[in-house]
Amino acid sequence: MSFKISLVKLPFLAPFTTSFGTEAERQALILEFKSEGIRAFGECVTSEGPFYSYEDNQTSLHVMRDHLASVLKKKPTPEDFVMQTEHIRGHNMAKAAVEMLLWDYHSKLAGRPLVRALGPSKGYADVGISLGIDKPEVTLERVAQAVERGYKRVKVKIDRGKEYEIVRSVRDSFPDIPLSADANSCYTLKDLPALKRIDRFGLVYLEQPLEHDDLLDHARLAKELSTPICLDESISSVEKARHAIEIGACKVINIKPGRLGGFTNSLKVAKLARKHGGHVWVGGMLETGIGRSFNVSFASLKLVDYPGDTSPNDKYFARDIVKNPFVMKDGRMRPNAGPGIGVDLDEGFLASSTAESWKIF
Ligand code: OSB
Ligand code: MG
Repeated sequence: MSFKISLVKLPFLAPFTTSFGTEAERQALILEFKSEGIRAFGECVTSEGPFYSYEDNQTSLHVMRDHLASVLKKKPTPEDFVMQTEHIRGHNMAKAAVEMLLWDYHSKLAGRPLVRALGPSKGYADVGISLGIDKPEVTLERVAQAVERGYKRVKVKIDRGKEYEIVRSVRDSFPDIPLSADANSCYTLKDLPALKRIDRFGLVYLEQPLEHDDLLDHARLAKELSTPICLDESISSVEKARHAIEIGACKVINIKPGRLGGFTNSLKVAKLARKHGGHVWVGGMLETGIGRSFNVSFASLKLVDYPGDTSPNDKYFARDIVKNPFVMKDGRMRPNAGPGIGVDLDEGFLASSTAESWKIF
C-alpha cells in the first residue's frame, strides 16, 4: 500500500484573471494511492495562495499528510471517510481530494465507472465555458469562439466598476445566448446601483456577487434584482446550502465537489437544492484532466440541470497529463467509461511536469 502526493505545474495557454487575481500556471496537487493492484487518483483544487478560499496547496498538503492519510490507510467508503474526518474543522478541499480518490478506488475495485457509483446519469454533461477577465474586445472574440464551438452557456468574469461595459458589449453582440457573470465576491450591498444596471441583460444568473461567506446580504440583494443569484464560495457545506435556500440567498448553486469536501456532500447539496426548486451545476477550478474527469462524471448526473464549467482542457493547457482528454461534441461531454475515473495517464509528461513529490506512506 502506498500514498504519494505530487505538485504538478502546467502553464496556462493564457493567464486566467478573476476579481481576486491572475494565475499563469496551474499548480495542482495530484494524489496517487496504490493498494491490491489498484491505482487510484485524486486532485486537490487548491492553488498557490489562499485567494479563492483560505486553503492553499501548503495547508492542504499539511492536512492530507498529518490528518487524513491515517484515515485513507483504512480504505473506508467515501461516506465513512466523511464521518471519520468530521472532527477536522473545514479544510474541505484537502478532504475532498482524498474523499474523491476513495470514490475512484472503490469504483475501480468494483470494476465499474465512477459515474455508476454516483447515481443515475444522462450519459453526458452539458458544457459551459468560464471566461477570465480581459479587455472587452478580447472577451468578445472568446465569446464568439465559444458560441461557434457549441458551448451551452457562456460565463464572463466581472470586476467592480467594469461590469457594465463587459456585460453590455457581450449582450449587444450576442442577444440570445445563455450568459452569466461571476463576480467572485467583489461587491458589497453599497454597489447595488451598479448591480441593478446589469440586471436588465437577462443573465441566467449572477454568480457570487458579495462576500465569500455571506448569506444574509445575498438574500437582501436577491430581493432587489430580477436576475437569479447563484452562490459559489458561500456554499461551503450542506448546512450552508440549507440556510441559503431557507433564507432565499440563492436560486442556483455552483457545486464544486472540492469546495464541499467531496462527492458525498455534493450529492446532498444537489438533492437539497433540487427538492426546493433550485438549480445546480458543476463548477471548475482549472483542474488537470484528473480533476476534470471527476467533475464531468458528476455533471452528467440527472440531478444536475444546468450546464457546468467543464470546458475541454485544450482551453487551458497546451498539453494535459492525461492521454484521453475530454472532447466536446454538440456542447456535450461524455464521462469516461472507467473503471473509476477512467483516465489514461501520460506518465512521461506527468513526470516531467512534477516539481516536487511527497511519499506519505
Ligand atoms: O469562481 O468559478 C470560479 C476558477 C478558479 C477559481 C474560481 C472559479 C474558477 C472558474 C474556472 O470559473 C472554471 C473552470 O475550471 O473552467
Ligand atoms: Mg465562481
